[in-house]
Amino acid sequence: MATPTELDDYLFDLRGYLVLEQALEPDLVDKLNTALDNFPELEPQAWAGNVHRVDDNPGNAGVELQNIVEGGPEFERLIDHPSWLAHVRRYCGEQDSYVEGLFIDECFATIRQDGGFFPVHSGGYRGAVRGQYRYKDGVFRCGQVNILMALTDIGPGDGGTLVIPGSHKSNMNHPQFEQYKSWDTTMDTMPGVVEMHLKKGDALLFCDGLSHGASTRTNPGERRALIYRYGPSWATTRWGYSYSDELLARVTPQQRAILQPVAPRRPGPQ
Ligand SMILES: O=C(O)CCC(=O)C(=O)O
Repeated sequence: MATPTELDDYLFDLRGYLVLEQALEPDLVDKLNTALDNFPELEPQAWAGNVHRVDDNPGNAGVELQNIVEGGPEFERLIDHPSWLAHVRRYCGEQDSYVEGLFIDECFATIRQDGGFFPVHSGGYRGAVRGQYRYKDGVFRCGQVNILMALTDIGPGDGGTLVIPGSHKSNMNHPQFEQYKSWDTTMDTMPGVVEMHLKKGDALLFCDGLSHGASTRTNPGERRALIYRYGPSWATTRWGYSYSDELLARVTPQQRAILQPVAPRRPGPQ
């Protein structure tokens, strides 16, 4: 299992993100791509089992398959993947507290074609506790840490994630935030942004409190990524998705503890 180094901690604190190079094994990338190739074609708002297609701002962000962890065994391997498990435990897993543990509160596939983009959102300034960055008394207490896995190479023109390094701790609003936050515009020319270029199999780890979005895809073809959002054990899903009993029964105890850290307690024998 990869463990966070002193340099990881330093760069995560400084910039709000880390690039985990070749986090996914090549055979796993192939399996994930094949699973997406073979995934039933869904109309917006349609379900395939417990996976739901809901496109953010239809037409702009591309196809989004929510609850993708229910899409097959390849997606289950990502729950506690050794390339980032120790990192997310450290950064948002309430380590050394009475509620230590993780929860995945959103996981989805995002498939974006020519013209797709995502406007800026988040940031330290007046940020929600849910996505907050916090380091105090020698421990991290972030509200949410995202793992964005590249299933295709993401280079210039491919619609890479845009971040404003350090904005997770910003005390001031970006003077042009309001202008760039709407779906009527892109954040391609927003001052201060850095585009994340990833190789297929790399993962971008970032605190959700970092100002971020994605540039406009101008190349043909598609950008494929998976986003798993980790938070503390007591968190709850943002959109109300729940993990099926079948999935919870099938996964390992460690994976189950991440999908359902607190099992429902009802009257009767415990
Ligand atoms: O699609 C991207 O690259 C950005 C993803 C994003 O905005 C998010 O995770 O909230």
